[in-house]
Amino acid sequence: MKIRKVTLHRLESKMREPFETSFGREENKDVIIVEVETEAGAIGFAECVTSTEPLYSSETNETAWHVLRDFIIPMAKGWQADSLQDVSTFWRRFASIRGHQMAKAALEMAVWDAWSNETQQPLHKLLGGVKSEIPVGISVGIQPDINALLSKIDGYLKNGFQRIKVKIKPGWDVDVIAAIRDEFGDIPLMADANSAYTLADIDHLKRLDAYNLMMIEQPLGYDDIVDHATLQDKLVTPICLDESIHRPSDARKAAQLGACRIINLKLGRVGGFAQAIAIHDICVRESIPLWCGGMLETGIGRLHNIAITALPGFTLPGDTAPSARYFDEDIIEPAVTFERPGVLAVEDLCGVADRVDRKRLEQWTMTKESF
Ligand code: OSB
Ligand code: MG
Repeated sequence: MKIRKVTLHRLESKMREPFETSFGREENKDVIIVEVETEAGAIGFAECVTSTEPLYSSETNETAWHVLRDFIIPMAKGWQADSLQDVSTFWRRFASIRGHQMAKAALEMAVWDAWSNETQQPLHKLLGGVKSEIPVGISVGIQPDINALLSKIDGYLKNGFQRIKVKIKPGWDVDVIAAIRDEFGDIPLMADANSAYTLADIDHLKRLDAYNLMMIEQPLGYDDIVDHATLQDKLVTPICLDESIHRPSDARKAAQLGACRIINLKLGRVGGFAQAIAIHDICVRESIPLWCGGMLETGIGRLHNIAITALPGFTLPGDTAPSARYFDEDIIEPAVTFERPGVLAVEDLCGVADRVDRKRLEQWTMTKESF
């Protein structure tokens, strides 16, 4: 397989409701979609999970576009794949670039997707997937008040979601969790702090131990591993790392220090499929359960999240909700929907290109550049 053309599409996809975390609020989806066309005419797509502001990560849509256009895409020129092994080592081509995992992931995943399309082998099988269906949880943003949150959770439980994750921050934490337990009893529940606390909050965070949470996600610094180990030692609740894990060595170090007992894997945050598989293998070896996180993806990113979740180490429900979680109209057609409540099918898709709605892609595109 040889790459003939790479196109960057920047589009706006309307979200049905804003999403609020401890670090900010997302109103609409301003997103870069990478498209790879091969010499044989196969097409690969992937979604870049950067946002407009450097709040979850230091990358933004602008930095990703710049680094893809000026560095990553030029470095991919002349590359060719004769086997899956070549595809799984494609990332090495731009390994000399420090950071910019989300930009790297976007091209890397589009190349896997194109290989799947060109060789007509289902992507999840190429990745090492073994499952035909996956359990699904949901991430619930910070709400104007507790009643609004409880009524959202009630709706999600009725829809069948198998795990509820709520965003917390100082002033919206212990009382919120207590109210949820009061209302819904012992449902599978977890909290995500997006780095809103420090070690000075240990005593406060220990109060969460009373609520039998499945885990608390990323309570401390976004790039920290050491302090999380100190905290994990003092907490009964398992810590799950999200922001801190950018590469396989981060997972190894977190395991070594006991900084977490669970990892949330996001394809973009770790630089794509090959690194995700490497992290998966470390976690299986270290007995660290994995789940696939979300970045409010359109259907393109969503289908890739589902594909990676088919690997055996993903043993917990992920944030891989159906398209309707955020979009009335998705960029893919048909949209991702439950096979049955709380369960998604891992479809035998040979890349996502056949699912992309070309008309919507054109209509929603604000800028586009081909290389
Ligand atoms: O921390 O997991 C997170 C969304 C944007 C940025 C970071 C996070 C999230 C979510 C939502 O929790 C996951 C989703 O529904 O896609
Ligand atoms: Mg998180």
